[in-house]
Amino acid sequence: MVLKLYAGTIASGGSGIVALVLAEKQIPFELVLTDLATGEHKTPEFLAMHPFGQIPVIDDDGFVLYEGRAICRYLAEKYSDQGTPLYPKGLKERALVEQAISVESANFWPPVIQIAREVIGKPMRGLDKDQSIIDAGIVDLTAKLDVYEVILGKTKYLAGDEFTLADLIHLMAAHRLADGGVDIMSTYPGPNVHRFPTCVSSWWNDISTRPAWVKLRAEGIKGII
Ligand SMILES: N[C@@H](CCC(=O)N[C@@H](CS)C(=O)NCC(=O)O)C(=O)O
Repeated sequence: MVLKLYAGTIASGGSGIVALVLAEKQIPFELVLTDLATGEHKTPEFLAMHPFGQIPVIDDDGFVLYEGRAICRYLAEKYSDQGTPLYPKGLKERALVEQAISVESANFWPPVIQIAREVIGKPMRGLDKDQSIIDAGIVDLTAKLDVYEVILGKTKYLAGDEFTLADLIHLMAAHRLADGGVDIMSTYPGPNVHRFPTCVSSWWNDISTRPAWVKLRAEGIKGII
């Protein structure tokens, strides 16, 4: 049975990065759009798959898994021998990927989602943005990028010199900030995070222009990217 990806019609959650892992790994899948506006994600059937009633969820031939980062790890590991290598096999190399994924989750994601909720989520629901929340998020994210700048001064990617799942996961929502008028990811002046203004060979430019990602965004899977 083809793998099913449950994603939302009005919000992405981690569905975009799951779709990207599926693309990088050349895994066929069926997209099942879940209508968050009508509460389809809170029905008993959906809650049986995901007790918090959120997207994304996958159903891999009866094996149900939720939480975007966990799904990405599972797919990268299960399909380690096909498509783009994303998750190294060596213990130490893998530990470095896990370190960078934890850093993303604890340091990068909170300000990104704080800003995204204001500039994308609220307008989508017809609510007014709170500029003070946006400004605080930008200050926080900039401070985190200052540390990324140090990390990326030593290695080309976050977990070494190869692109891994740790880099890919950073595409979750951060690319939407510019859509909401907060262009911080592409204007941050550090030469490693972003070689402004030439934008050549920077980490952010590198990961956000991966062909599989550009294609997914261009195809504009509704609600996902
Ligand atoms: N930590 C979860 C977060 C999932 C999440 O927050 N999904 C949102 C979509 S942006 C959702 O389903 N929201 C509906 C709700 O929480 O009721 C993950 O990474 O998968």
